Amino acid sequence: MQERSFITPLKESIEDKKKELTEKMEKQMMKRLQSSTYPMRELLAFYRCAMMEVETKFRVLDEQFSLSHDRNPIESISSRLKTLDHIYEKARRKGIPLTIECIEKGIFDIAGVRVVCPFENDIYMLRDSILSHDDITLVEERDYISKPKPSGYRSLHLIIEVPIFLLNEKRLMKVEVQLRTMAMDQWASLEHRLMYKKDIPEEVKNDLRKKLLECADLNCRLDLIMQEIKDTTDLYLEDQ
Ligand code: 0O2
Repeated sequence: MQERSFITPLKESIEDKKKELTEKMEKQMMKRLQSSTYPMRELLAFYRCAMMEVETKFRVLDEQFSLSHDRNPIESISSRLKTLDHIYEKARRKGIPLTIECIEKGIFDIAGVRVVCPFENDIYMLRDSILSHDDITLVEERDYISKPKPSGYRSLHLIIEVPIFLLNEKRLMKVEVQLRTMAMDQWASLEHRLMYKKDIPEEVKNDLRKKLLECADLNCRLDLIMQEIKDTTDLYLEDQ
């Protein structure tokens, strides 16, 4: 009994020291990465180029489809580059060492392109089309439309590898593509806003979470019915 009360505080102080040392080392590595900013800035510039390539591919598909089908399968396209703080935070969360090589190998969503479509079928048509490009490799696919997240979140996520052509080299970069309908997009923006508000009391948040789940179900039905209306209208248009 006496021994336990003596050892426990000792163990705790060793654990505390270990934590303190790890945090100190991480801070030093972050400082080193930030002070030698050129490699990191260069990497971010490569991701920016990759995002441009992917955005252009989707814009070309939209343009061509609108010519042949007289409507646009893309409502909007937006891109975002993860901030350095978010990159470091994710690396720490996933236990990825804070080096350029490990960050590039371990974090797939530094560059993100979001494509918003009017109808659910547009999402899968665009997915098939972009994956048929011979310079694109699919690294990972997460279909949160057929299998929504417990929060109610729905979107199709693709991690693709795209080449960028630099002065003297070709580099393969990973880009996360999120494809969603307008209803899914509105839901995700609202949920993101509410869930990141720190000053909302927990019981209010729980109530909002329930309401968001209801909205996610309604959206799912809305997307289905809108698709049905469009498909039936198309049948009649084809007959004319
Ligand atoms: P931001 O601001 O968009 O960058 P992983 O560690 O890779 O296994 P991760 O990164 O969470 O897990 O991958 P996942 O689940 O495919 O989600 C990646 C992105 O999808 C998130 O990026 C969000 O943009 C979006 N997302 C996923 N789940 C939800 C959700 O429940 N609600 C909302 N609103 N968006 C979601 P970031 O990095 O979180 O944010």
